[in-house]
Amino acid sequence: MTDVLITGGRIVTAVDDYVADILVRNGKIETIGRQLTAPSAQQHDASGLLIFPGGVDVHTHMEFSLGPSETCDTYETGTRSAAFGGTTTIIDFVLQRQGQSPKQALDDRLALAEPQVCVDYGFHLILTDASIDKLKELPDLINQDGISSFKMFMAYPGILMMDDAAIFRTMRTVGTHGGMVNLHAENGGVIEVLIEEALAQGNTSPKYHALTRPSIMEGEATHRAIRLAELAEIPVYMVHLSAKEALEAVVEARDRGISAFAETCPHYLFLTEEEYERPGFEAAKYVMTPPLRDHHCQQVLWRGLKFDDLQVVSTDHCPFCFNENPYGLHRSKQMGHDDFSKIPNGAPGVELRLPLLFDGGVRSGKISLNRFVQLTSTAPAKLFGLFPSKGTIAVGSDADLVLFDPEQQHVLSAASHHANVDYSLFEGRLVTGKVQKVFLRGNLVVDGENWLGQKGLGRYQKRSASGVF
Ligand code: DUC
Ligand code: ZN
Ligand code: ZN
Repeated sequence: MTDVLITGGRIVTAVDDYVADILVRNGKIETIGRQLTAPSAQQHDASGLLIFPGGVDVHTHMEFSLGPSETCDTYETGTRSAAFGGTTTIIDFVLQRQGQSPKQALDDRLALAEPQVCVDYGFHLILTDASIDKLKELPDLINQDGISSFKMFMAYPGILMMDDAAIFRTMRTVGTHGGMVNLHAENGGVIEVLIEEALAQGNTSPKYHALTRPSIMEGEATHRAIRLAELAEIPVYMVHLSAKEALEAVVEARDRGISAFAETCPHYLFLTEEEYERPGFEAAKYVMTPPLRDHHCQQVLWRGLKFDDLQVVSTDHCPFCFNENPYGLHRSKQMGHDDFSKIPNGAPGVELRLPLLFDGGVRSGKISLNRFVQLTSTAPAKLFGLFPSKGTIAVGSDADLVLFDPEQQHVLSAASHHANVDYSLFEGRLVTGKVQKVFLRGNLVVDGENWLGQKGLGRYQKRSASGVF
């Protein structure tokens, strides 16, 4: 493998900020220093550019079935899109169906993903069946297969939802073996009643998705999830946190010294419930779960990011097309044209996390540049057992590097993104700061608009303990 020498860039990690050269050998960072020379190496001048550790997005759904619907990015298209956005590692999901062996579910997903992935990857395992024989498999999954985080749903009764007893039983098992649990926290039973009521009154349009998933029911479930984890003595990670009531529950627990962690997503930071007032069926593009919240929640989330009440920004990339063609009704928002409860829940964004957060977070003065790296790379790598191979720029780490132009402006659009989806939540938004080059373990995979990577280049990451931070 060719050596790589990157000269004169401004290296930014979660704690450092300095100008230096980076020599990469065998896919790892060999030397960081001044005026390095390596005549036989591939040379890259990074003067005027920022160099970040490759982004780590711990919440994506490629080729994911959610009830009758399926996301429209394959592992190939979704991870290529991730790379163009400066993300070099994703943690995607394996779904264990009722009655299915978790290990079998993992093996099936690995077989599907491995030939396709363009960036490094790991999996969280979604459990829907916590019967004793299934839970017996978890220690080996944690210790041998590198699956150290398990997601459970407190919503979607009859499809994904686990009751408190099943959640608690799973927590007990995972906790004794160095794992963490990730919770989708919404009170699924109550939400079902609200949906029934709305439909009975003839309220079928997309905005009722938001009106039937109130933020206090996210707060209630978040509080319950943390209390269960506290009793089970296991670290807990709240996925896609959107509501101030949910953040209050996390803060209250963290203040008491409980290992409670949480992520939020760019759509909650940059969009509000006003999107649901769009005419016709347009609002369906913004049907994700939890739904977009109000301006006050948004301010509270930004404050949480700044003061470490929230530790991670992930995308929850869960793309469904707006139109039925060309990928079919089951991959399209049109499934719920006449009934909001049938609109597939999810939105795209794996490519936009770094540009959005840099522009709207760093440039606007809401978070520092170091904090930006912490939120998008270092903290997720540490929390999910990928550090120090991933998440930093240091001698011995994987040479996953993003060369970023902090001054280049570009307009976000479905016409220019690389995901397999026909709309963007941020269509027409002008942002400053653009990914220029991306290296995955020393391989130049993105060079401007050119894709130089290849499917199958991504490597499965067996992760060490999660929730140790
Ligand atoms: N939760 C997720 O994490 N992703 C998609 C839909 C959902 O409800
Ligand atoms: Zn969820
Ligand atoms: Zn998700």
